[in-house]
This record gives sequence, C-alpha cells and structure tokens, in this order.
Amino acid sequence: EGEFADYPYCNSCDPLAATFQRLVVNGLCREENNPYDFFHALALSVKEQMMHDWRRTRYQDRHAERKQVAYLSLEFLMGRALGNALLNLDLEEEAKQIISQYQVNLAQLEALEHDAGLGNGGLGRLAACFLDSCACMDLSVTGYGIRYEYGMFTQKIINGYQIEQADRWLKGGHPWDVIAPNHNVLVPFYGRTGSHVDHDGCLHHTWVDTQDVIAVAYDVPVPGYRNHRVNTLRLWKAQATEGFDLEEFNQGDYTEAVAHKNLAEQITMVLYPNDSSENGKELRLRQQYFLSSASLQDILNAWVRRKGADFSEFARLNVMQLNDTHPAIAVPELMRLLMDHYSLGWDEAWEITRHTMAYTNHTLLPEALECWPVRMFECILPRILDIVYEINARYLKLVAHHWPGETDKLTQMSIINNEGEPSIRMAYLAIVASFSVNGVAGLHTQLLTSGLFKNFYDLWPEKFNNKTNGVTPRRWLAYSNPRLSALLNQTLGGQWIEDLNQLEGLKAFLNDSEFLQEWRQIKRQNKVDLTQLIKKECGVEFAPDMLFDVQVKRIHEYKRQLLNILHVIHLYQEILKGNVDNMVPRCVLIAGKAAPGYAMAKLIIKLANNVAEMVNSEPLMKPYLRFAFLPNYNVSAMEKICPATDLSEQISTAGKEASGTGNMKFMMNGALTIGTLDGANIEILEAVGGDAFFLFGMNANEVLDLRNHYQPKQIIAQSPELSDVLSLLKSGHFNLLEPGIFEPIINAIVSGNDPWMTAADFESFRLAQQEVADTYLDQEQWTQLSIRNTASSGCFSSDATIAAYRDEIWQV
Ligand code: 26R
Repeated sequence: EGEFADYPYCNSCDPLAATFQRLVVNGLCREENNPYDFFHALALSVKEQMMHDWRRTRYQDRHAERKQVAYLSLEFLMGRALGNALLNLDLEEEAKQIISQYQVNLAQLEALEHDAGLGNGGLGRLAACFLDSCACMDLSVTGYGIRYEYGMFTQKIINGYQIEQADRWLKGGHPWDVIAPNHNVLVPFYGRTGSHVDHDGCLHHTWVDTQDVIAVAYDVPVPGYRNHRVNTLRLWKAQATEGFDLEEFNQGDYTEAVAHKNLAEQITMVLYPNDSSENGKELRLRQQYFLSSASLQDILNAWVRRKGADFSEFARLNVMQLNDTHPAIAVPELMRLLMDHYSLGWDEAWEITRHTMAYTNHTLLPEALECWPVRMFECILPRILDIVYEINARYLKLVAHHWPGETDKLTQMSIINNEGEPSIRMAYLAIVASFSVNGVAGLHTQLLTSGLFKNFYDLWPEKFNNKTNGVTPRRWLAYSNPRLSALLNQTLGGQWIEDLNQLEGLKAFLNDSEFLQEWRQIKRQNKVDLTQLIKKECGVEFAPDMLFDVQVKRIHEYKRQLLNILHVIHLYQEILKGNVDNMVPRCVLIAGKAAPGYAMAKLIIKLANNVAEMVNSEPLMKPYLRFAFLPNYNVSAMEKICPATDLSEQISTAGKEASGTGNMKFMMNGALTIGTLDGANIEILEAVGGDAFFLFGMNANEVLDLRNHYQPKQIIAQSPELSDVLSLLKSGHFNLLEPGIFEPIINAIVSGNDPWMTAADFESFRLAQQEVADTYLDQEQWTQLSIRNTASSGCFSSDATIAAYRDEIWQV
C-alpha cells in the first residue's frame, strides 16, 4: 500500500468473473458455446485484471529516478500468454471456476491460443525468458520489437519434406495488445543528405526528401510473478503516412500511390526465418532500422517530456541492450537523433552513446555475422552511412595509436570491410560503441575473446564479460510441468519458483524410495501425455515405459541431427541382426524447422522422416525402437515435450553452439543429458556432476586441431558400425522410391572438409548411448540422476542471468 501511495488513480477493477460474464453476455461469444470466443473473453478479462498494475508500473517507473533498461530485439518468441498470465497473477483456480459452467475446460481454451512466434529459436526465446525474469525481479525493463504480421512459418511435412506455410497468428484477433497511438513516431528512409549553416554560424547536417513510415506502438503486458509489476513489450507496426505519395495521388495515379503504401507497410509484414546465414536483403535492413529508430525516438521522447532537452543525465538513467547485432544500427541512429534532432555536438553525443549501449553476441558462426553492403546504406540510410564513416574514422585513430605502425590492424579492425564489395561489419560497430560486450556461456565468451574479437579484447579488455543464459522456471517448470511442480511445492514449499536454487533441497530425498517412486510416476504420466500428442501428430505409437530420447531445436548441420539419425540407423541394424540382449527400448523424437533456403537442413528432415518410416513399419522394431519427427516445433510443443523427456540430446560440434537453452529446460524437468563439451553443456556438466551427464566427443580444441588433417574415410574404415550405417544409407534402403536423394548427405559425412565432423564423433557417441542404456536399466539409479538434474538446475534460471545483467552491466 505505502509503496504505491503516490499513485493518483484508483484501484478498482471488477473481479475476473464479472468481466468475463459481461464479455460473454455482451455478445463476444456470438455463437452458442464457441470455444474460441470463450478463450478470447477469458484473455480479455485477464488483461483487464492487469490494467491497473500496468498503468501504475508505468507511472512509477516514469517518476522514479531509476535507470530504464531497453531490451532491443528483432525477435521475441513469446509463445502463448494465457497460461503464463494466469500462473503469474495467481488466477488459475478462479479461471477454472468461471469456465466450469460451460462445456469446456481451461486446458482446452489455452490450447486455442495461437503461439506468438515472433522469433526463430534460441535468441528470440531468450528475449522472452528475460522479459519474464525482469518483471519478476521488479526491474524496469521495456522490450522493444516488431509486430510481424506473420511470425515464424508453420511447418508441414508432406512426403517427408518440409513445406512452409504463412503463420497467420493474428487471424483470430490478438486479445493481449493495446495500441498506444500517442506514441507513434516517424522513421525516415531513402532521400539524401545535406547541410546548412544556421544564424549562429553552426553547421547542421540534414537528411531530406525522405520517405517516412509511421511506427505504431502495440503494447503487450508482461506480468511479474505475483508482485504487481506489469512491464511492457512494445512492438512496432509499420503504417504508411497519409501524405506518403500525395503528389502521385493528386496526379491521378491512384494505383501507384496505393502500391507505395504497401511498400511502407511491407516492413513489418514477416519475420525472416533464417537463423544462421545472412543474405543481405534490403527489407531486412529496413526492419532493423525501423525497430532501432522507432525505439530510440520513443526513449528520447519520454526523456524530453520529463527532463527537456538536457541530456547530461541521460546515460546515467538509460541503457540499451542489443540482442545480437540485429539492432546494432541503433548506434549511429542514437548519434543522429542526438545531433540532428537535439543539436548536440559529436563528442557529447558520442559520450552518451558509448555509455548507454551494451551488446550481446549469440553466435560464432562466421556466416551468421552481419555485414551490410555500403551501397545499400547509401541508398536507404544515407545520413546513417555518414555517421558510421565518422565513427570509424575516429575509432581507427585510436587503433593506430594503440598499435603504431601496424597497418594490418587497421584493415582487420575497420568497421568498413573493403575487401570485395565494401560492407559494414555490424559486430565491430556494436563493440566500438558499447561499454559492455557479452557472450552467452563461459566457453562462448572465451572463444570470442581469444578468437573472433581478440583484437578488440586486447584493446578494451574491460568491455568483455560473460553472462551464461538461463530460462524462466515459471513457464518451463511451474507452468509446463504441473505434476512435478505440485510435488516440488509439497516437498519444498512454493519458494523455488522465485528462488530456483532451493531445488537443491531435493537432494535430501535421493534415498527416499517413496519419493523416487513418485518422481518416476510423474515422469511416466508426462510421457503418457506426450505419447498421445505423437500419436495424433505423427501417427507413431510411443510407449511410456521406453526411454524417451529427444532432440528438438532448429535444424542445422552444426547441431548434428545427422549424428542422431545415424545412431538410429545403427540401432535399426542391431535389431535386424538380432543383437537385442540388454537393449533398452527407445523412442527417439526429433523436431525442428529448417530455414527455407537451407537445402541441407531440409534434406536432413527428409532423411529423418524416411528413416522413421522404415523403423516404424518394421514389426521387429516395435519392442525396441520407434522414431518420430514431430512437425511444427514451437514454444507450445516444447511445453509438452520437456516434461516427458528422459534423455536430452545436446550434440553440437564443440565450439559451435554459443550456449543452448533447450538443454536447460530439459535439465530442469529431470532429463539427463547426452552432450558434447559445448556452450552451456559445460556448465550443466559442472553443476550436476560427471556421473549424471553422458559426455562424448571432441572438445573445441580437438575440433580445431583435427580441422587441418581430417580424414573421415579412415575413421569410417575403423568403425564397423559406422561403415554399416553408411553402407545401408548408400544402398538406397531408406529412399527406394527416390534414388540418390541422400547423396549430398553421404558426401558431406565422407568429405574431408565436413566442418561439423560428424564421422569423427560417431564412435564416441555410440558408446555414450550404450552407457545411457545401461544406466536406464537401473531405474532407481536413473531416477536419482534425474532428481539430481532438477536439483542442480537452479543456476540456469534466467533470474540468475538477469541478476548478473542487472548488477554487472545495467547497474540498476
Ligand atoms: C543474421 C541472421 C540471419 C541471423 C543470424 C542468427 C538471425 C538469427 C540468428 C540466431 C542466432 C544468433 C541464435 O539464435 N543464436 C542462439 O542464441 C541462443 C541464445 O543466446 C543460444 O542459446 C544458442 O546457442 C544460439 O545458437
């Protein structure tokens, strides 16, 4: 009460039930008992419950002299919101009560909500987990993103092939967002630069004849866990300005004018579904600038409303976290706004910029590092290009000073890459302008500072830091695993939800056979649930007493779904040969989307489906092996999958996976991991102990060493098992109707320049899988290891990650 005393508005809100009844009676549910209408009414009612706290949060954050954090990201992979909101607001029981009088239950209504799939994978989901943690930890953090009309595509599997369909996630209406029309801003594109001297003799740079696009703010509430904070995710939608083509319009060229309107509104039409290779599309650059400019203008407007055009305190009270380089164009944009809109000088603007920007890197893959052609900037963002040149010129002086005479360094470290077509290295731009640069797991940060960004580390060691990723225990344990959650509450009390380290307390029950029994039962029931989903979506019968061996993530060669499939083929051959003594019955599940232009990833999906077809149609397999590829993997699918998983596959080539976060969700839910020394696997292994983690394969150094003299043919010759697998694959056994289609896969494995070195780790993987099976045979031991995984997962709560961002980067 006292805390909110100065908030001037009243705190009255109808109870959930009253709002719901009003909406239902007032005709929101037009048809008799249409379940989607009930979902919509319930969601609107829940939003209503948040409005007061939401408004108050904004009011107080504005009035407090606390630092404001802006999390800038092209992706927020939020998934569904209803269940999460009910949990965080403690309205679950009430909601169940309210709808109990109709012919639907809460789970059915929740299932009708369309996922907000505004992201590709790890990076976008991390942003979503961070927003939850920030709200839960009472931090004033605003997410800024794009309201894509179409999110991540829907994946269909037809004849084993991935087919992409547009994700019309808004088609049933979106109950959660609130338009904030008074926060519209104009984002300029194209035009040309100029300058003029004002009456005081000062030189001013201008950007004229621009084609402006309106950014409209759509606010999504982000409720904390039972703490009355509701933060904001502000998503921008592009809208054509009315006067956009007034001239054309007046000349009677109606069609041209309307077409141009589309050009503006294209900007926020669709999420780019690439998660690794950058292909320099103009529309993508426009998205990046649109987000960066709109968000910064919004932040500056809020500042000026309160403080006027005095920016002396701005850097002390604002920080921008850049989620990878995708919004790195915010660097020159902040310079532009401060100089061209608010008349600050270069030095003053630069001091502010370099004290407010912080950059997180999420990948080491060279093909995923963004470089934009200079000529594209010249045309679309001419004023921004001038500023980038100036930043580079001043910074290169510093480089020259630090390494006198070493002109190599200048070429190596320049923001402008002049080899071939001149381009802008966005990561360098971000590093130069940021006070903090972080990687997302220990190994990843170490590889950044010793490899990719070594020069920058030598120049500015103090900028670099590690922030190991985390995932929110609200969604990924409390919400998605209600059975386990109930057991945890009963055993430890409910505090673990906000302080995940309390799960350590489970270790006291490792020898309590009744507890072990309950633990095992819960996992089994979760497996029964998943079995139903797999049956429905794939037509494959999983059986809950078999080992559930799961790999779900984007399909990419470095993640090595191929290694997993080769192992399935190996098991298939063993069963055919009758080598089934002591074999542990397994259900293998793979799911994930391939970037639409990534041919090899799509072929891997086809292979998985074809192998699954052979495995599942062979009666000999049934007692020992089943294999399914689940279509359209997304956040909601993971909510069903991770509580039911026994074995989590984290098998990337060491040094390639920056962190991984699926690995953490599985661990939290009591899965054991089979994995390489890569990304956060290393920290998982440290936390849970080597005896509870199935480690295999080369480490990152060994991968580097082998690179130069990799000879997979020798390796294959030395492994009868791998030879057999490859022979069967080559024989066309899995593609009788489509001969030759898997040649590219076979060639990749056999080729001396396979960067992912699948063959090199096969034997070690196979042996580790045997160890998995041996361990699973002893159910009591397996259960203890499962409990230890959950018990040790506390440090992978995104609350811990955000606490480190707060203390070490944001300093709020
Ligand atoms: C440039 C563009 C094509 C693009 C490149 C890469 C778009 C999106 C990406 C996605 C990358 C950066 C990503 O998702 N990285 C993942 O980030 C997770 C969160 O930090 C990590 O856990 C995961 O290891 C990493 O692959």
